[in-house]
Amino acid sequence: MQTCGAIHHWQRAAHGLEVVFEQGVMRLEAVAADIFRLRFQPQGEFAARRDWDVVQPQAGAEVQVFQTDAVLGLRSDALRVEIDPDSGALSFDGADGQPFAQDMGGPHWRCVSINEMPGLATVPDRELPPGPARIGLFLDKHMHPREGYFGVGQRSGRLDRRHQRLSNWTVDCACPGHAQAHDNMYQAHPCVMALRPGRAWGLFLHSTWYSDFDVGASQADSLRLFTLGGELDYYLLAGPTPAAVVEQLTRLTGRPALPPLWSLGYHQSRWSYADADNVQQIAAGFRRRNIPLDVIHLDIDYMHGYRVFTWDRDRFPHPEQTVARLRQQGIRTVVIVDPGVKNDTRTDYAVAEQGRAQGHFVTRPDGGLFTGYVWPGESLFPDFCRAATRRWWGDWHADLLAQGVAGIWCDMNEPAIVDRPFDTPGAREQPMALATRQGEAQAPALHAEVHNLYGHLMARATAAGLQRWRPQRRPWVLTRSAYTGIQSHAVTWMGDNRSCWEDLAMSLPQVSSMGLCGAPHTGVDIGGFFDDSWGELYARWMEIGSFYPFMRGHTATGTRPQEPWRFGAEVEAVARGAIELRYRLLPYLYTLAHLASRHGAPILRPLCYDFPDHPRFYTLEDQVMFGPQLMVAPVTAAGQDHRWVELPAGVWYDFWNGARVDPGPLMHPAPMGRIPLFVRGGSVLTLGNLRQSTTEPLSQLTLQVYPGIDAHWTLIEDAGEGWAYSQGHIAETPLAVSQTQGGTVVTLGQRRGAFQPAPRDMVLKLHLPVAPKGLMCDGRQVNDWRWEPAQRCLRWQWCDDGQARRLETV
Ligand code: MIG
Repeated sequence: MQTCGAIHHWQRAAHGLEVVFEQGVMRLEAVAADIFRLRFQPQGEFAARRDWDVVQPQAGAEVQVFQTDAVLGLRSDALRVEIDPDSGALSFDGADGQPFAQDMGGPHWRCVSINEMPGLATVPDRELPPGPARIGLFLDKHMHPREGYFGVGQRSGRLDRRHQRLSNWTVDCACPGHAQAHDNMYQAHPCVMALRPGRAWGLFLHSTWYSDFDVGASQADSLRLFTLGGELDYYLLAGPTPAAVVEQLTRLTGRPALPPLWSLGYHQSRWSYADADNVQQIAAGFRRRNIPLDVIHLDIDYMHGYRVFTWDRDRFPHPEQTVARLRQQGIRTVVIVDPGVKNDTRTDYAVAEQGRAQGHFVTRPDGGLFTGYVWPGESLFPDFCRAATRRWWGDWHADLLAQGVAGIWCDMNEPAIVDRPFDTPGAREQPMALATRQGEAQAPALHAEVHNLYGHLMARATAAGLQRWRPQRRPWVLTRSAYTGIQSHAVTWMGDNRSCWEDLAMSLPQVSSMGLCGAPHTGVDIGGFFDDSWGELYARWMEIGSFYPFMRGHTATGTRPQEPWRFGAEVEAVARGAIELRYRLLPYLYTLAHLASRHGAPILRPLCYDFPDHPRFYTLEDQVMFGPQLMVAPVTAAGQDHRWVELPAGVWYDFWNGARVDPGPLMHPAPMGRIPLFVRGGSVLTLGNLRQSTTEPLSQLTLQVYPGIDAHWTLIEDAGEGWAYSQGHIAETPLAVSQTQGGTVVTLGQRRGAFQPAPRDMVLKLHLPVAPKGLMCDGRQVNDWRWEPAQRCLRWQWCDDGQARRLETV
């Protein structure tokens, strides 16, 4: 192991310092007052910025350099770092002077071999390419005994990552199902959030190479960062709250794109709906049974021999008509696109021909075209590291858009490739060789460096294509593989889970962790992908599915159908109820999507996000928050009609009957169809009328007020599609609730912004322990309110004119 030794000399650099050690150079830069970047390179030759860098250029912050006998350091308004001159070890602290993210020594490095990296076990070349790929950098940060470690992306394990070694390397991990023992999966997110009472901080390891985090697994008090590539490069996020960490991470890597409203509705999928008639039957099934639906997904069999950007004309003779007919029923169509392009020489398959002629496909280290087997048979793979190739790929979506397709589902983009046709026994994974050259001729990169970006850049190319070819609408792209920053381009799902209770339970820490990594729009296949689902499992999965930011039912080929009516009338009623609840919650969910797009705020999140000062909640992963107002505690095991729930100190209400619920642990009823759902006191929950599709108007808005703690909320609305919202065509309605001696006061502020919602009825439901004597609106007595004892609420209805109002109970 080599170390940097002591400081030789240092100098000021833009927004920071450049420190020359006996061996190696360190750069410390305040990219913002609350985000410092550290780079260390043993030879002092730092890698140049690439156009696929997920970090947005930052302005840089004012900093002061300080030096004492003992330390050299850098200070901004929010963050301070000290460098130990003898070892290069850093220690950070905030305004409170409490150190965090302390190095246990300086950066160290050595030549590494591939066998040391568990996440690269499936890579066939057992040698790393020569050069920086073989230089592994290590850094140990002290793990505070009371700290929890969260995030690190899409994993099958526990919410708190302590005691794990976690590799960051994208693979198709279909096993089948997602056992907890799995390490890396389809996505790579080398970012971690640490949390202890009073301080959350984050770290984004800015490396697309293979990297891993050893979170106290080999040494109990050390968070060991490791990366290939010859350079250590990370961003330290100062927090101090979990919300601040996610805000800082998404300020760097991009905010979550605001999705079109329709995409927050229910999606139905399966591998595959056989043909146009079958798709129509599914749509009719939903409509006939009054089960809301916004989107149907077409899996790989819609294509002609799995050739991307084609249709099988026997199954779908008139795609435009099929899509248009669905659209008339308020249902959009999403189609799958894989990266593998059939290496078709016999027919005139333009995608392959053009791609070959224009040099868009990945080549082998020896110069020939790289081929591997996927659904279309022998296939070629676009090199998404090249700007021209991304554009070319994006442009191929133009016909699909012209046919009316609403969104694109990118699959198999880890990339997943095998060494022989799918129907031949004994197939083995055949990833691209690590020494494969990708990227622009003038700035090539090794596959070892950009492997983790393959799916990410495919999704980015797709979203950019949708934006170019349909500029008035928001692109909607779903991707399986991704790297940190994907939230600006695409929604993700967690891949091929299994119909079993374990995978249902796992979805909570999984989706929660994604939110902490800055990618809030995600969900898992409801009902489970592999194997046959069954009524009880499906019903329970649907119940929690209403709270996945991306809500889709999907299942594998050959499994029992998983539409809501496939398990009998009782389960159908539960599934309908769950989807209906989702649709009623849309005004709230859409506001959460806006907040995510502004600050990165996760939608579904672990309790530690909203209650960071209670270590008790760091490991509680079977209850989650859905935005700041709702807590949901799903049933994830067989035969339950009650479950333990733990409510943090404060005021809580049972969503279903409006009753106050005491904080602390409690055994709570959880009968089928009534997922334990709690509203935080001080909430104004906004519910819409029941709709079968988001294409139906929002004709009624219910404000459910839960007093107890004074609170503010702003309902955010816009056209639900397009970009006018970014030019001020938005409606923001401030809502506040407070307690006075006379009673509860609800204030509906003046609507702000140029978007004018269509006229609608407003319903006020004010949850109170007992009936008030009366209701005043803007100082005048209101007479037409009702007391609903079963709901413990006052109910009053009027028509929304966008005016400010002050309501008082007396
Ligand atoms: O080799 O397109 O994760 O959702 O249904 C399987 C078929 C390829 C994997 C995806 C899954 C999809 C399936 N795909």
